[in-house]
Amino acid sequence: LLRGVLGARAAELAERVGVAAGARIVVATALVRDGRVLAAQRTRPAALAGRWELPGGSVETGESEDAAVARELREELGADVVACGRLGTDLPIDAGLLRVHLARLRPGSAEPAALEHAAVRWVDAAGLATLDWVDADRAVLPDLCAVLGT
Ligand code: 9L3
Ligand code: MG
Repeated sequence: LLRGVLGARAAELAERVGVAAGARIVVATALVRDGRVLAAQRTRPAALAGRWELPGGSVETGESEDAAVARELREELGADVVACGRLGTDLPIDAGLLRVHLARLRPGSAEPAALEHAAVRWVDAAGLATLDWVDADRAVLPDLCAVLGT
């Protein structure tokens, strides 16, 4: 009965409390400001170094995805952000599943800085196509383009 009531929520809840042997969830963040998104250039692993991503990382056991977004961007960019919803669908990656979240800077946040990346850059819709994105993130670019507008 419970399974029926919870439906698809069950997997998400199980994941959140760490009981499922499900795929590892990695959050990627589309941090948007004034029609631009923050792209970050990876330094590791060697296969991904130099390629651009939406910053983020693994969700910890018991941590919400929104909290993981805020923690990862504080660690990687020194920025204070608030997650504001999913963008696109789950994307399979070697490490598990990648989920893209939209986010905005909190008022008073420091400007995002490349603390763990080679560089960061604000790009508009037209600029998205000019970067060498990691494969996983490439799939969300059409949705991101629509959010940024022209
Ligand atoms: N990954 C792919 N696209 C992204 C992010 C944030 C992460 N936008 C992949 C790269 C790694 C794994 O997920 O294989 C974990 O990410 P991280 O902790 O190395 O950033
Ligand atoms: Mg990361």
